[in-house]
Amino acid sequence: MGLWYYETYRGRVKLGLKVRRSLFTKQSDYQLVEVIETEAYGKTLAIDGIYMTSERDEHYYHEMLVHPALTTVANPERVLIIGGGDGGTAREVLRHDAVKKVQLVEIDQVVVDACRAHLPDHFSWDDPRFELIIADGIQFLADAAPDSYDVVLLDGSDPVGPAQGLFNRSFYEHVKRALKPTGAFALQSEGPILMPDLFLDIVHTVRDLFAQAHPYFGPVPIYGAGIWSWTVASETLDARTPDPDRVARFARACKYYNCDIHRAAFAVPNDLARALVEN
Ligand code: SPD
Repeated sequence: MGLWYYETYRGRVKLGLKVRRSLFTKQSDYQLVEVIETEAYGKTLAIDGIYMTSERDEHYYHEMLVHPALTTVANPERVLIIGGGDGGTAREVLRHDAVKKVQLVEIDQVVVDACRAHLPDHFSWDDPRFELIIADGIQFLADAAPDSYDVVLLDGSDPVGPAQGLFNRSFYEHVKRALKPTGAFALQSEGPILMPDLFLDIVHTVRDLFAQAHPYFGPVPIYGAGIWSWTVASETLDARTPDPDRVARFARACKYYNCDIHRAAFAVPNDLARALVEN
């Protein structure tokens, strides 16, 4: 049978990946950080036993977290990423020529070190527009000056462990204060089929605060949840209707994202639409 690695969802579902070898294991001050080489997805980062990103499927997640927001904001010059210590989100942000400054606030230096060493294709870490800040993202945003970012991206884990505080109203209030009214906030909002309670809670809380907040959907095979979701919010912008010319020019560099994918991703299945109204 060989060696397998399993992520277990709430004691109910397991997703197993056949392991070629273990490349990195360290218990940091915050969490257990592991990089394993898997048969199906290549090198894979897991934190506290939860799959985060893999060489072979990371583009689904990172392109979809980043590009709907970045193609919606007119001039996304200043971007803040909370979490995302593997660098994949920063890589996608830096594809946008308008971006002048990206700050990535990651709580755990061990995550960055592990990914720099073992997932070098996720990010090259040396773009002059990029700044890595090892700090608590919650405190960083609480201290941020009002109206200082065009885009804020939350690239956290599931709401367990140190990521728990990234999924509540007070954190989103800090995001809203730090964001320009002409800006956009995008976050991963969990798998609506496997974790409907988390999905609904995230979307409702963000909707309570922002004039526009729209979930959108796509595949992230390594999360084993059927479909994954992200949510994009803004005081002034509706991300569901992209400018096709702008997206077409940009999306040539992407593996998954394009204008049709952008539009289609905002289609809400009937049961989720009902649940969003009822719950
Ligand atoms: N179920 C795991 C969700 C993790 C989302 N963030 C992953 C980080 C990739 N940059």
